[in-house]
Amino acid sequence: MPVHNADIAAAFEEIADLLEIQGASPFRVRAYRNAARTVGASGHDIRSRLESGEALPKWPGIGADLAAKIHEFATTGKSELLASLRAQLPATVATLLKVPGLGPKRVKMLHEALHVDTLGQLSEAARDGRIRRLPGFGEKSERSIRDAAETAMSSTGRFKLSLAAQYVEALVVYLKKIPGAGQVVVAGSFRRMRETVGDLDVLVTAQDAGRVMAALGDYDEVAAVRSSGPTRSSVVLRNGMQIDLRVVAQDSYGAALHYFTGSKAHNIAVRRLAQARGLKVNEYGVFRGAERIAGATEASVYASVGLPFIPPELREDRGEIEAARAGRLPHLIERADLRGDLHAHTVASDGRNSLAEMAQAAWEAGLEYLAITEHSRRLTVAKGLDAAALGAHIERMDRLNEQLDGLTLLKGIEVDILEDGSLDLPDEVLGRLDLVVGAVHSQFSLSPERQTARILRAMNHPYFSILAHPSGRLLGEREAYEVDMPTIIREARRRGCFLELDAQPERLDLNDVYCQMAKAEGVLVSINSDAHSTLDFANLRYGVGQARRGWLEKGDVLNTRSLKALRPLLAATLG
Ligand code: DGT
Ligand code: CA
Ligand code: CA
Repeated sequence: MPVHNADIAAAFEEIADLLEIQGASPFRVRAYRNAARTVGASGHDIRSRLESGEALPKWPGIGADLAAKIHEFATTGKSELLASLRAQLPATVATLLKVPGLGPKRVKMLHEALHVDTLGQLSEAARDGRIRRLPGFGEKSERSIRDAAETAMSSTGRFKLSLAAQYVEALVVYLKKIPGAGQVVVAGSFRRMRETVGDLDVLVTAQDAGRVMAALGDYDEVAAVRSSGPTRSSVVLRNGMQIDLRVVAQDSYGAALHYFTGSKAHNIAVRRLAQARGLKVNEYGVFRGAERIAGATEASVYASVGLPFIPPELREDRGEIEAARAGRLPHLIERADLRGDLHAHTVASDGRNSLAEMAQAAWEAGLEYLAITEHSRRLTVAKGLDAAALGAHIERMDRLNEQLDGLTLLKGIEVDILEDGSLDLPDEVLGRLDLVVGAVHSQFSLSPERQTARILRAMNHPYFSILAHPSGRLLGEREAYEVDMPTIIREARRRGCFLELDAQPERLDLNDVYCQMAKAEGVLVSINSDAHSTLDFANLRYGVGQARRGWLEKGDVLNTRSLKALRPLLAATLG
């Protein structure tokens, strides 16, 4: 049974989780997590590579033992280690680790003392007051565990866009090979680049719909067929993701693509325009009475209601129809507009690659400058730098810059914003940097007033340049901290600093709404990879997707500037 990179990554994540619950060495756990990330982010399809007789790529941190396990899983779809770990613990136990506040030790205790193996059992145990009686837990932690368990339960069922993308790639390749299949495109929220997707809406053009649907049923990832009609079917993949397939004739392609791209609210708004012109729009075309007047392309659908083409990322009925009518649609930013990246880590803190490797990878990603922003001392889990270590790092970067051609390293820091809003490193060393990126990494549960005051105080610091991942959320794991974002955006403008849109697929904050707000206030947004390895520059495309959903144009984004134009902008905040 063919195996995709995402399957290997998921298996290795599970191994790491189960090892962690069993109390295995942190090094061993980390090795499996790193392998999962590396495989998941790899551009090469490992199975087909091995099948064609090539060796695995040489990845940092993956030794012979891990490589053998990757090989085993890629070629057999199984892992002996995973099977034996699974036999020792219920599979759902691993999901408890995703609950904030629950580490492996606590999960083990909940499992053994209270027989809690699922999120549902966890929230029940908390509601019954059974958790507070365990050693090391109290009433307060019981309440926050209950909240977290319930948040986690309500967010399951949606998949991160980046995870969906891994499955989409393989599926599209498969469907395109079906004889008679023409266009194959994934519509729905996936095409609109929403940060999470509920299911995948796949559109295929073909004369023979039955053949396409039968082929989907035969796809090796499919676990079950939920429903099946003459031109549509619904299947569930082994990972739980649902695929809705529609097969349409070529001359309905544009109408179907428009319909299934949505959003529903956007479709309704377009249909209303059509009605006003005496037209009817559905997934087969645009009709005046019985006559079809448009529908082969999406552009023809829009033209029939007097609109220009509207990019999918804007189709949320949040003003795009009015803007299109007035000829004022934004010219959305594209990945190629990014000239630099202002947030990245190396092995000096918690990254996985050296300065030189990160510089090379950034250059290969088409960038002209890269800011290295390690963590600061407070964040000990991420090996944060103190003033002396940062000083040494600055010198290393100066030396490397002398040798680099085509890429400039900017010297920065991702400095912790402490609870009182002061910065975690002294001014002397901050003053030697090209930019200061500040972030909240602790005390997420301050009241909104105190959290906002804390951030505003940090932004007041004369060296402060960019507020990193301004909401602190981790999709499916941690809610945003409560903060008055409109005020922060307004004050950023006044203080001459910038807000980050963090392109990591589980962050992607600023979200689309706050991007629009930043744009309206005239605050430039920095789309940063927050890379912790050379592979992470690939995530920039998700940051750009979110920015497009937030209506951002090239001019609204800080790191579309040339280095020459950027320097005075950074200097202004330092002034
Ligand atoms: P998701 O899957 O929850 O992330 O979000 P979508 O937007 O992909 O929603 P989904 O999969 O339920 O439906 C795909 C598209 O099909 C949706 O964006 C618009 C269209 N659609 C679905 N149901 C309706 C409907 O009742 N009316 C109209 N006008 N369009 C619909
Ligand atoms: Ca969908
Ligand atoms: Ca759907």
